[in-house]
Amino acid sequence: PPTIRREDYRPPAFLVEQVDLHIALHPTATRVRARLALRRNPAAPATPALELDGEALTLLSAALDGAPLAADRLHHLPGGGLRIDGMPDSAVLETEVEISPEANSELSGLYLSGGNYFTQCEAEGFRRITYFPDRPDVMARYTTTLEADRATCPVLLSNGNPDGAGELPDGRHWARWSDPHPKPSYLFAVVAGDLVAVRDRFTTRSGRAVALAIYVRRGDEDACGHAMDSLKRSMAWDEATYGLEYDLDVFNIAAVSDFNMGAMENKGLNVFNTKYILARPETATDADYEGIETVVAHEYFHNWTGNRVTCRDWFQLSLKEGLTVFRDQHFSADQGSAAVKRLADVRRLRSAQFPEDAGPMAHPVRPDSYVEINNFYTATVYQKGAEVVRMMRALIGEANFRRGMDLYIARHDNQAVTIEDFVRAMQDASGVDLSRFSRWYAQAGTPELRVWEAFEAGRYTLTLSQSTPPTPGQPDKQPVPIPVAMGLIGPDGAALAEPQMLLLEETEQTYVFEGLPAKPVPSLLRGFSAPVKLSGLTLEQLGFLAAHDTDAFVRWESSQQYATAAMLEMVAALRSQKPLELPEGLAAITAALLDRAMEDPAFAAEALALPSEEFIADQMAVADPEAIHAVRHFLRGALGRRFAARFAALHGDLAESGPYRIDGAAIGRRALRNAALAYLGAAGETARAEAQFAAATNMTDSLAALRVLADSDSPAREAALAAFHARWKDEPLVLDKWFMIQAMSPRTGAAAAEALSHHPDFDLRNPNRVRALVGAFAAGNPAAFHAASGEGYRFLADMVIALDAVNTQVAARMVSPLGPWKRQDAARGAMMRAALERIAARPGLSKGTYEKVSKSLA
Ligand code: B3K
Ligand code: ZN
Repeated sequence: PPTIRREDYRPPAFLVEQVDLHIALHPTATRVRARLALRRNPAAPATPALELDGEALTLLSAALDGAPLAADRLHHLPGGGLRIDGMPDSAVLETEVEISPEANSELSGLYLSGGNYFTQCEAEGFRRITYFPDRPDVMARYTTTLEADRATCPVLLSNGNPDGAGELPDGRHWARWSDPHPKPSYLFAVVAGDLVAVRDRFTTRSGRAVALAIYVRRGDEDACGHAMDSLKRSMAWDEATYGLEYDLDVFNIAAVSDFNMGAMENKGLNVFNTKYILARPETATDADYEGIETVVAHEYFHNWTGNRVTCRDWFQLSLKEGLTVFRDQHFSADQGSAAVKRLADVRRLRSAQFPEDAGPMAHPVRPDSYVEINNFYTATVYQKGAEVVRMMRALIGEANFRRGMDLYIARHDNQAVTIEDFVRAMQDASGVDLSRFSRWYAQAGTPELRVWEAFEAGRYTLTLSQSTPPTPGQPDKQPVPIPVAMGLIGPDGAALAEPQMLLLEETEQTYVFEGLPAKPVPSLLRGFSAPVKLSGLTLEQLGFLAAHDTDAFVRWESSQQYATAAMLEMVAALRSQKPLELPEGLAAITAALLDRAMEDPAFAAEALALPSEEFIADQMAVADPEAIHAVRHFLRGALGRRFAARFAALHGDLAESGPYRIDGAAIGRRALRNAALAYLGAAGETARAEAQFAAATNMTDSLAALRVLADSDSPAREAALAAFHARWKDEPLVLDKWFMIQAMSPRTGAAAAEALSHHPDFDLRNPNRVRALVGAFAAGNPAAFHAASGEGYRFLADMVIALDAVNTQVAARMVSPLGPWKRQDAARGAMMRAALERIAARPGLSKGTYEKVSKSLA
């Protein structure tokens, strides 16, 4: 399959001014009539031919300016597209195609889910609906007329504002939608079927009344409150923070249980995975509630960062995704504890993006090439992209950043632009030269930051150096500007200097602080001011910072780094057959955390969690999954036993009375209480978990207890899993949790995971179910996935092969855990390669899966 390169970008030969669609819905034979008003693009070299993308379409008719196109002017292209020769400078093209939503298991284009119609067009799904120049720099105005059977499809939705509806013969009806804002084809959407609406209203600050609706399946109406509330808060936040108002009369959301990702920001008609809409206390965890708030906000914020100002080409994906993740993180931080939200974001960045940046798929935030664009909706484009925007704000200051956003939108409204355009707006608004900063977009790999210090006669010298390891295609790296938010702390814990922002621009720089009464401990990267790996502090300094820093992030980070160092030492000890012991330094840090736990329960819960097995593996030249698992398991048990009385007290004291609430304080208390429960479980005390499981009235507590039981060898394990299944077998989102708990339990070996894939409730066609079993097992159960027998690898390869025939996007995503085979020992590495090679050898493999597999093998 061909590689697409950023440097090969050419403007489109033809622009589309107006699109009028007529879609007659039918499960196996939907008819799509498209009328495109085309105009030659003055900015492109003149070509006589018009090329249109198309995929899985059956062409029924084509006419240009009212006359049927002769066969010698109309050519079918190899990938499924069309070429029309002898094009005038402007013309109206009318086509009619037939498509089968029922046959669409790819979930890209128009498909059926539970008898209802949904679309997903980003990145390249619109070409599966009609022939079109399916690229984001072709922005057009759309009207969409939908026609369907009234009894089975009472609801007919598309983008924009409603623009008429009526009856048709034979029990059919129609509805027209018209979207006044020009948009790229990837934002097109249709939803139709037997859905019910939960309605609300929002009035923008300039007085526009917006009708809000969330469409769900009958019976789910009571589970939309949190999503609706999150939507209204997002709308108000974007007005208050960026002066950005909503721009249509309606804002519709539709929820679907078969969806390739979290949600989609289609103009005026967001389509959501049910996972990010539906929540009741009995069925959704606190993490689910937080996920809903974040994703609803994210998709809403895209209305300006993505939709009104969109991407010129898919290499610019982070222009909308990095910026919009930055905005949703900022929003969520404003809703509760900003410090705790930051820890969660950093944890996620480090568990998903750092490994990606160190593996075979490493790519810059703005990639230079791809085979399948869907493989580039990555943690690098999203999460690292957000970090880059965050650093830019730190460099130019908040006020300038806001001015830069205003300028960016004023300059580029209704345009398809590049990351350079965004950086230029920030530079012009702030007067700060950001040319070097742009390297963050161009270079892959996580920079490593090292610290050296010297102290003499009141003079403290801090030297920082940076280097970025080589990544595929980028052997040599240049230094990047790294903002280092810092402070100096005296031996008594008091600040010795004003907090400040150092900017490390060169490979190495030295900073001098004069007149200090004593040697300070440096508190560096406060708030995680840059996405880098920091090293060079001693264990003693880390312990000190964990106890004394005023910055919550550095306190958390220092305890994590301390635990990491301790765990790495223990892994080494275990490998040389030494007995394991609880490191007293770590016990002391834990004791101090427990002393202060009630001051900020949410923070304490985050800080009490040991670094993940994946994170520890990432710190080793050659990972040892068994040893890492054994060490972490030992440590959790040892800490649980050492502090059993305190964990038991916390668990008792934090018991909830009164109604379930989902504010930050209540979530924090449940998190700490369940962290205590987990430590008790690790110490072999499962009676509390059994009692909690039996009595729980909310899913957070129920699932936390089930997890403890599932990870234990308690006789109650099987009964609890069976009871959970029996109770929730008709709630797909809860059943996903049942699969996930087992997939991630160290007690589930590869054979048990494989057996779960034969469970009648497992469904290869449902992406949520696949992620809950296959994704969770491969990415979240390293000891079982990396079993020395190779069964884990074989299971994943079998699943990828089976999935590739059903849904290539989901299949390609599942390849990732097989990528870092170079980080495993020779025997495991060879088995991982063999699994990749077996996938690669499959005839007819999709280009997306092929790209992941071949890059992993390289
Ligand atoms: N923009 C979509 C992601 C589309 C993924 C296509 N494979 C959701 C989001 O980032 O908001
Ligand atoms: Zn997004």
